[in-house]
Amino acid sequence: STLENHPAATTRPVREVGVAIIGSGFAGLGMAIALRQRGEEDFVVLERAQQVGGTWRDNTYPGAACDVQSNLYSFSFAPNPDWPRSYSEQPEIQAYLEGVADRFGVRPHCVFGADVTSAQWDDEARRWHVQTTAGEFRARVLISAAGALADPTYPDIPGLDTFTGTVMHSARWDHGHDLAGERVAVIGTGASAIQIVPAIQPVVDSVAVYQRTPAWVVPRTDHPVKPWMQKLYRFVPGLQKTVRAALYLMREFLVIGLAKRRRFLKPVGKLARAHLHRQVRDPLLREALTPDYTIGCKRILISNDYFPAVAAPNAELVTAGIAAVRPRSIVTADGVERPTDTIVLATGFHVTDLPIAEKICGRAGRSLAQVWADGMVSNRSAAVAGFPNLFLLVGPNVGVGHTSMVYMIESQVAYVDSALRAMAEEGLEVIETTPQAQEAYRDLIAEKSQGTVWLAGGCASWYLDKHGHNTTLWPDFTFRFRKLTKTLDRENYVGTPAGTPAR
Ligand code: N01
Repeated sequence: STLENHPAATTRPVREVGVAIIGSGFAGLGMAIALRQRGEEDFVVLERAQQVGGTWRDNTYPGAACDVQSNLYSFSFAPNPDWPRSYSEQPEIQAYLEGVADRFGVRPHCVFGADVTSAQWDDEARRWHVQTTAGEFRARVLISAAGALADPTYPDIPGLDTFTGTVMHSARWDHGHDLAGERVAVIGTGASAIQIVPAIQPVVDSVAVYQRTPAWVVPRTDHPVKPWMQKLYRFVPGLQKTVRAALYLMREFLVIGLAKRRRFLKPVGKLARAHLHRQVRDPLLREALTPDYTIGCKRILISNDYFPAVAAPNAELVTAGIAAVRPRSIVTADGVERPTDTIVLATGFHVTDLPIAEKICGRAGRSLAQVWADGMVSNRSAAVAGFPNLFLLVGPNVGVGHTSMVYMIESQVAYVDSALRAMAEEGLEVIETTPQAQEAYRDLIAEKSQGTVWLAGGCASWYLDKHGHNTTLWPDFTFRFRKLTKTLDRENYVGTPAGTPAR
């Protein structure tokens, strides 16, 4: 009996499910809720962690907050009158997601600790074999909602592995480690870094910010939401909807309109320059913080406390490239060595080379990563030829820098749900998009991207893949994406009814 109790001796049964969703961030939860709302209960949400929330669960670094107003950065069907600030901080967003998971009954469908190690399409059985660290699943439909900001990138700096102090990535913050009185290095100056630096600068002995590319930063118009306003939102639900619509329209027409017509970006650049001028008195530091590419080429950052923190007496902006890390210091290309106790890697995520793509194998055993070797392609950002019954949420070309990702996610959920309903209505066992539809979508994206600041702004960003193609952003107004993905474009899919032999 001791042998029977040995974990290796117990083979867990394979679980048969209609739909397997990978991930429980905004996308996975949104999909699960849509299924439940039309009475579909035959699904699981495979979550590698022990809690729902995705990137908002993982990014707990000091200062973590959203740079889209909460009235917009939330599900349209679950407004929250209690947001304490106009731009919420990570703990409130995480609490919101946990609340939504409970309220809409998603939690019983979640399998926690289920890290997907491989997902293989079986053409005979017409099922996905999904291997996870919590057992095997056989699913009719696989929906990857693994996200694009899920897997941190660790920079390839010589000697980093020899460092004897503490190293932590912004998305894997070690709260057990106290930075008080330490000499801290922050590598990177993206959205994460500019929130971390002002949060830690007052408590550390010194902070060195290693900047490879300066960021354009504009003022943040954040404020606490007054209790009377929360009350009003609660009793007049239409009011919050109106505020949401106003925020949506403002971001849509101002921001995306600008990115598509570069000449209109000048006033935004002026605003950012004036912000820097006001906050940094030292002309040399100001110069070092001034970007040399068009504003909007990389994500525009919003902050009122980043520049003052970098200009503080215990902070230093390091613009020389990092040459090597030694056991207790960092050496830059100019030969300067800075003693360091902790290195914070605010170096971003695998966005154009999604690790989940290596694990999902379609027809003939080819992985998504292999099919995407020359860049991510899809039909309507959701389906890939050669990958039957697979749908992607937050996959290629759905990213947005100017507005709420939740709007894009809700558009995608509606599209995938429409595909699932079409399968049920027509009695289809398999549905697969065509290579032609994929090519047409790629051309559409290329055409819409032409001349935009992301391609022509003179910067290198994770919006573009290694060939310089935009494979991550939706390059147009988001209401156009919603229109395009309102219902399944059935003509772009080949369906196989149940009971028919394999193609
Ligand atoms: O990551 P990033 P992030 N040596 O990839 C630098 C969302 N988000 O975590 O620009 C030296 O943007 C790199 O330099 P460079 C949001 O969508 C939202 O900050 O490549 N430096 C860059 O400065 C965002 O866009 C919020 O030259 C290296 C930085 O590291 C996305 O997450 C908050 C390096 C990486 O910036 C990712 O943001 C936080 C190296 N080897 C995040 N490698 C809000 O809503 C990389 N860098 C507020």
